[in-house]
Amino acid sequence: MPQAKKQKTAPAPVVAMTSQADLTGLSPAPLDNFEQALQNETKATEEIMQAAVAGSQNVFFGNRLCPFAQRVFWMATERGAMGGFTYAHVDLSMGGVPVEKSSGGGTYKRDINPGGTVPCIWYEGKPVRGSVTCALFMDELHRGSGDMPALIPEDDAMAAAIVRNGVDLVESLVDLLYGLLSTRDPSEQDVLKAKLTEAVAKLEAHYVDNAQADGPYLLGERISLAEVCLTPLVYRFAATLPFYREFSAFEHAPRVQAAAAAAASRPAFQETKPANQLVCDYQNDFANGQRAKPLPCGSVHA
Ligand SMILES: N[C@@H](CCC(=O)N[C@@H](CS)C(=O)NCC(=O)O)C(=O)O
Repeated sequence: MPQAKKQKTAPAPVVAMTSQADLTGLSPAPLDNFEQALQNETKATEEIMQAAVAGSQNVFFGNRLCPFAQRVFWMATERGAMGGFTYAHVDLSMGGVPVEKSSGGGTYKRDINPGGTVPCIWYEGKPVRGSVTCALFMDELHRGSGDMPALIPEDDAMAAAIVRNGVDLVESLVDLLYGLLSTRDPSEQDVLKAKLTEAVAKLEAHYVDNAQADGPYLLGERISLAEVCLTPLVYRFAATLPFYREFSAFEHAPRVQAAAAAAASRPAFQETKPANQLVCDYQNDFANGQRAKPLPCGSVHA
């Protein structure tokens, strides 16, 4: 029996954007600072990578700057699961994680994750890849620990479908958010702003269509995988797009904002988020640095 009680007429909450990094007063620091600030993290050394593959250590390969890695780090923290994992920080500076750049001779892409991306989990000598799969893995591995419900309801097929559709709508934002942040071509920016507005409106409509009076999430008071996927993105891009591209992607999406704000207030989200200055510096690499797209032909820049 579907759990979702439809209350389409419920008023949209007006929420402060407490789910976003606050870049007010910040200006980007030199571009290598964002990784330097993470120097104290345990690195993905050759030794740790070998232990992961051999199955002698369970390892979570992550990076605090990455919204996808935060999904998993956050979920593992909610479940109290990080105690069973070595946290291994993968350096994303200088354009990613090329083989030759990984610590200790470089096996991250070859042996750990051929895609070269974080997050990635190695558990009992086997890999789990992709942030959604990794978050669900942490959820399923330690189901019942912590006060977070199962990320996808197990006893209600319609509620589960609502969550999965929500996740798809969140994932449809990813390329647009990064595309807008990294393009310096004003006409491409305009196109991406229009596409983002449309994609965020579809997500907002999904929240409105399924709105329940008892809470801010897609499933009312029950947080789900949709918010675990959404919130690390809102936390970063709701702050950085106005800062770098004068565009507020979530401005007209009060229900999406409310869901992200509620999720971001959870202690485990707070514990796993990067500091505001790091968000500012890391995203500057996309907006103006090595990860930015080339300046358009004929543009004049100081
Ligand atoms: N679809 C992947 C995306 C992961 C991803 O793109 N991670 C970025 C960091 S935010 C990464 O590792 N990029 C590699 C690089 O910077 O070269 C997932 O959900 O896990």
